[in-house]
Amino acid sequence: MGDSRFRSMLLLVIVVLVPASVHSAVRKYTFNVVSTNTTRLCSSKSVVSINGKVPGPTLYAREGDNVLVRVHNHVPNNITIHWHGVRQLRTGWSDGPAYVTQCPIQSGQSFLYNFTLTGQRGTLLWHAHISWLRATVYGAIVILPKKGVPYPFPKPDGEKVIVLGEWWRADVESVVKQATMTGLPPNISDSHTINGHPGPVAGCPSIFTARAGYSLQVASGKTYLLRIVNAAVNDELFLKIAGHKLTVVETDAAYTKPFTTDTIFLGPGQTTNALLTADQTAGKYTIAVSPFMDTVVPVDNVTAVGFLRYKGIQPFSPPHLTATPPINATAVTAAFASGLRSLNSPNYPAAVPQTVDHSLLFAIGVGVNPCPTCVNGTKTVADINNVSFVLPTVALLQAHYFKLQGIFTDDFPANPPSPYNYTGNPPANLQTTNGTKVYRLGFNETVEVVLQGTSLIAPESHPIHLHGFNFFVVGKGLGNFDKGKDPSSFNLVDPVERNTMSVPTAGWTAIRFRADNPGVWFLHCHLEVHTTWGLKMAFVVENGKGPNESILPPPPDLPQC
Ligand SMILES: *[C@@H]1O[C@H](CO)[C@@H](O)[C@H](O)[C@H]1NC(C)=O
Ligand SMILES: *[C@@H]1O[C@H](CO)[C@@H](O)[C@H](O)[C@H]1NC(C)=O
Ligand SMILES: *[C@@H]1O[C@H](CO)[C@@H](O)[C@H](O)[C@H]1NC(C)=O
Ligand SMILES: *[C@@H]1O[C@H](CO)[C@@H](O)[C@H](O)[C@H]1NC(C)=O
Ligand SMILES: *[C@@H]1O[C@H](CO)[C@@H](O)[C@H](O)[C@H]1NC(C)=O
Ligand SMILES: *[C@@H]1O[C@H](CO)[C@@H](O)[C@H](O)[C@H]1NC(C)=O
Ligand SMILES: *[C@@H]1O[C@H](CO)[C@@H](O)[C@H](O)[C@H]1NC(C)=O
Ligand SMILES: *[C@@H]1O[C@H](CO)[C@@H](O)[C@H](O)[C@H]1NC(C)=O
Ligand SMILES: *[C@@H]1O[C@H](CO)[C@@H](O)[C@H](O)[C@H]1NC(C)=O
Ligand SMILES: *[C@@H]1O[C@H](CO)[C@@H](O)[C@H](O)[C@H]1NC(C)=O
Ligand SMILES: *[C@@H]1O[C@H](CO)[C@@H](O)[C@H](O)[C@H]1NC(C)=O
Ligand SMILES: *[C@@H]1O[C@H](CO)[C@@H](O)[C@H](O)[C@H]1NC(C)=O
Ligand SMILES: [Cu+2]
Repeated sequence: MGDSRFRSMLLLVIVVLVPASVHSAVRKYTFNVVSTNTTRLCSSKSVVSINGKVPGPTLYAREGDNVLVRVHNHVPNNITIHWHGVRQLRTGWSDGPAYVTQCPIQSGQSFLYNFTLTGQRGTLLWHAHISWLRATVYGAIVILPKKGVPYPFPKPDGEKVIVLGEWWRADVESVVKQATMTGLPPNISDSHTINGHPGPVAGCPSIFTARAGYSLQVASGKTYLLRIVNAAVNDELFLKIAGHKLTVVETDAAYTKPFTTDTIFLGPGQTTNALLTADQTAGKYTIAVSPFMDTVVPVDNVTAVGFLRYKGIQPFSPPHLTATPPINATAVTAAFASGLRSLNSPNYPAAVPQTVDHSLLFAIGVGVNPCPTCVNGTKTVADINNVSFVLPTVALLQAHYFKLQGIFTDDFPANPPSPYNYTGNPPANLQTTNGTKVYRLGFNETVEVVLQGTSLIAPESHPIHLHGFNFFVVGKGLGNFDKGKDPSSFNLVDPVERNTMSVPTAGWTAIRFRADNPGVWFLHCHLEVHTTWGLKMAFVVENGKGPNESILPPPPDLPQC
């Protein structure tokens, strides 16, 4: 987008439809879902993309704007798009997870996503939310402050969007299909990417040319706001820039206290804005994107490489290198998480729920179930409180709104059904149950969820994402959560506000949120492999009083199953 036709259309909309007193605009985008050749990604295969680009278009809007994205599906695959982190107040129909808030947009169909950006500013991402199509269907969302409202940090001289991805040489849909058939873990990816550019992958043209690698141009002495998105499918990532420090000022479209670090850590689905000042000797500096994995699970360990280039330097200057953190650098991830605090200023207060109506303990992990047709007679599964979630064939939100019976049950367990030493020796029985179970919340009730990692098969870090809300990360720790002791150290003043948070390996994280958004809201691991295996559930939030506290009626073009 961003062409002149769009700009004049936008101007028309602002001038004609919106009174001058209302400082919000309508932002219109068209997403054509098409099949695209990926020569730039070193593969002759075609992939599903938006408008022929990977990453797809960046959405630009201001806080308060109404965003309209018309999605036309021109490929044989079913598709949906999720606006990851957008609150979707009363507009759950536009949230996007397939069979949760909508049926897929089928081949030849189109759907208008219609939502307003309320109370959020910063960077988010959008991505496909069906099967593994988000491997190539993703992009950034830039939410600028309202017109005339400054950033709560010095105005940067420039802004750059940096979207990290994960790339398979093979067709990702055949990768997930093979895993589902065999019951074995899916093949790992072949590289990580920076704005679509891979690292040094065998068989790819050298990345050490301006054409093939990602390049971030800066001018000496200037400060830039980097809008960094982790759009990877299964990998938590570190980002480092040789010789430069980064100052985090925002996470998941909520401002933070400035936090200066040499390493950014992002789970898939997480986003962050960080300031970078080009204050080193003019030159070329490596940008390195490498994975984090502190347990025995196999992971793509190919580092994606790009360059920060000062203006005016020789094109073939040798780069300053940076050492990537060790792949198992748990301490780096813990220090990064501990460094983040909500800004909590008078203009941007942290509305942390001080009391809790629903206190939930969710044990999250993997398991093994019988599967007569699978390679070993078993299949790997994943679960929350021993429930491997099964997606229905009708969207949960439709079932809820139209009171359709038999689609889901509302008995999702508030606690693990049989408590055990979650991070100790795993129980002998690795089986789970399954079902389409939801947990019901009244409008405006407050919720605390302690996400407890387990050591079933192997303990692992899980980036957990909640749709429809931001939550406050009030506490975290290693081992088992201690209900008697741990809450006394909770931060209820300025905890970081996010929509996705990594639960440490063999540890726990406590989050709080207020259920002030009616609808059906997905909670799941943002490692797509774990979501596929069943590490997911949904909250149903009832309507409150009157239309302002009730979900809007479904749009007329809502896809049907
Ligand atoms: C895309 O790749 C296929 C081979 O995989 C080739 O036949 C086709 O011509 C390519 N299309 C474009 C537009 O490059
Ligand atoms: C978008 O949804 C709002 C309700 O939230 C509605 O008033 C408006 O007409 C919709 N816009 C379009 C273009 O359908
Ligand atoms: C997964 O990897 C195995 C082993 O390298 C390979 O034989 C298989 O073809 C791969 N599967 C897909 C779908 O690419
Ligand atoms: C990366 O992983 C592969 C196996 O997947 C292994 O052979 C290789 O040694 C690893 N490389 C590094 C740098 O850890
Ligand atoms: C990380 O892995 C290396 C190599 O396997 C090992 O020597 C080191 O102890 C590990 N570090 C941590 C913190 O687990
Ligand atoms: C499944 O079978 C394969 C090959 O027979 C074997 O290597 C693997 O360890 C088995 N995995 C499990 C989880 O039993
Ligand atoms: C749980 O297991 C861990 C690791 O084996 C052990 O250190 C801890 O004492 C156990 N906790 C309880 C309550 O048994
Ligand atoms: C989970 O459910 C299965 C099937 O009912 C049961 O066999 C297993 O013991 C349960 N595991 C846990 C940890 O509750
Ligand atoms: C759910 O569990 C039942 C009973 O064990 C089993 O028959 C069914 O295949 C499972 N469904 C899925 C989708 O795993
Ligand atoms: C939600 O509850 C809080 C705390 O009781 C209250 O201040 C707020 O007004 C309520 N919001 C709505 C929309 O009812
Ligand atoms: C609903 O919200 C609008 C806009 O905030 C307000 O003008 C209106 O009075 C509210 N209506 C009710 C019934 O609360
Ligand atoms: C697309 O979705 C529809 C509705 O759920 C389903 O019936 C159909 O099988 C799906 N098609 C594909 C190609 O997955
Ligand atoms: Cu996970």
